[in-house]
Amino acid sequence: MVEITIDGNVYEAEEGATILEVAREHRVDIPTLCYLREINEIGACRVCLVEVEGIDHLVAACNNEVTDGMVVYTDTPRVRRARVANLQLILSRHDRRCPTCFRNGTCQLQALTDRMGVHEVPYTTFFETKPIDARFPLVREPEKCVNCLRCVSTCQKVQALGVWDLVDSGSRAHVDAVAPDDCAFCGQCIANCPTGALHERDDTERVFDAIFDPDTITIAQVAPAVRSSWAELLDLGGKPPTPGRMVAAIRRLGFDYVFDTDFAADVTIMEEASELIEHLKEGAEGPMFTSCCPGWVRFAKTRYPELAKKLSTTKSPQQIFGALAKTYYAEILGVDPAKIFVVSYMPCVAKKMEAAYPGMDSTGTGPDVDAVLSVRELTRQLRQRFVNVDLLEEEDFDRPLGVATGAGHIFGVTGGVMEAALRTAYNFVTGENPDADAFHEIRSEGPERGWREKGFQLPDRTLRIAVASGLANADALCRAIERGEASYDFVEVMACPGGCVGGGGQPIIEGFNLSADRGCTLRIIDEQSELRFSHENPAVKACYDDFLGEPLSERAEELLHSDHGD
Ligand code: HC1
Ligand code: SF4
Repeated sequence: MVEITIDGNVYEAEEGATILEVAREHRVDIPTLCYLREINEIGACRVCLVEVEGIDHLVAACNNEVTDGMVVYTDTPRVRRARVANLQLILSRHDRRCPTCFRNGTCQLQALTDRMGVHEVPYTTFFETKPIDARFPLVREPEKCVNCLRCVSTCQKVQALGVWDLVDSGSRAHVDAVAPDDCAFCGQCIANCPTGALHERDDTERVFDAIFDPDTITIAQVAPAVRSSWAELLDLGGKPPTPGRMVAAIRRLGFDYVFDTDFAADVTIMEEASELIEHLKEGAEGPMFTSCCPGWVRFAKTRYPELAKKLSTTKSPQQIFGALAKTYYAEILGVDPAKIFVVSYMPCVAKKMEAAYPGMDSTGTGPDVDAVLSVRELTRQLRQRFVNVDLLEEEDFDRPLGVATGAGHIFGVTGGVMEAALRTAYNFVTGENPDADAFHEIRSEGPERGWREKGFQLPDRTLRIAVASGLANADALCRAIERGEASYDFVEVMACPGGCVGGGGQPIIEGFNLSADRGCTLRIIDEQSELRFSHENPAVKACYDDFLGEPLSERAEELLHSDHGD
């Protein structure tokens, strides 16, 4: 331990801690912009400058460690002048059209400018405006970039990708995509961008057009993780942000039907558990990998093409929902599928790419999923339509595609797909249900290798499973499998840290990582669910009885399986 004095107060601190960490621990606020704990501690923006006795120049608090006897001042006229000047320099190269920016209200640069009382920029303002290229799910507006390198570090360290880097030098230095083909579209760079320089393609208007078209039947599906985060940036006036209020809110947008992706997650489990049992029976070499995360699927295909051959062929719940909405449900309604417009609300950016995969058109009338909106886009839609969310009472999903089990709900949290699949696989093998929490050990941390691994006893064998989230962890896991250092029967990978609850399309609240809290919400919803096994979902059973036949039937293969975009 060392002793440090900050603004006249003496604190004990761990050796190796930074000035910023110690200050924040004791509620001494030091502003930051480029700082991302343990990911980007590079002192690039210079707004966290502090004065240290005995050192002539000001030092960045984020990447300077405390030493014994250090005396720090965080709020002197010199510190304030320097911070303001540095912020003004950043603003001079920034497109400051805040009112029309996607991050208006959640931008860290905007908040900091306000907080630091900066109302003018005395330097010559210079930025180049480029037209927005909206062909891709991920959009970059370079004139909003502040060269903080948070996207660069996140992409490299958390996702092991390296799509972004700093190019050119001196005053021309700027962030650019140096390996765009490697992009998994996970959106983690967006989630960690402090400004509007990175955002998802906005598809809200296209959805409103469909909603207001009297000849179009609009169907919303809502992903598991959305119910854990949908109201984070909304004021519900103290009411709990329950799934029921979420349904009511989405219904107010004007959809004809509000259904649940979790119904389709239960269908995914019927297929994937059956596939796993086949895989084990055949004694196939290597594990079967889950395939519901398009970020992971793209990563596997580009980085580990041999392992990608072992991806489950079961489509993701989003795509299964789309396929069933335009076939099974169109049949129930007795309408032409071309009249149906399916909108997904997802915590994800990569899902926009997945919906556009070739082959995701079960009826020949257009994509099974017509538009995919992030939780941020949902928030914007509710605001744009002036929905008074504080007045909403709870409402139920429509039926039958709104009936889901706890197993479907936990898809959104790391380990959830695995747990849901094992609950049903156990039943398919033994004819009996296990305790719904029999596989809870998947939730606990495993060996310090970046992924969790466990063995579960089935009647005739031990099933070796592994679970990873975050692509750097997935990368380590894949390398270990390829080198023969690890061996499993079934592996779940989600591209985003913590699973979809930490998805790149979730609300951005600077300084908070809410994925653990959101994960707990989904676990609680599962525990409180009447039904916790996908194979007991009455709506799923009816869908098989009336339409699909058995899992892996010819019709199921045709509608519910795919090579994921090849
Ligand atoms: Fe996900 Fe999935 S859990 S991939 O994270 O399998 O997006 O929430 O919808 O499709 O169900 C995302 C979440 C989501 C699919 C399901
Ligand atoms: Fe999308 Fe979920 Fe995969 Fe993240 S983990 S890329 S949110 S599907």
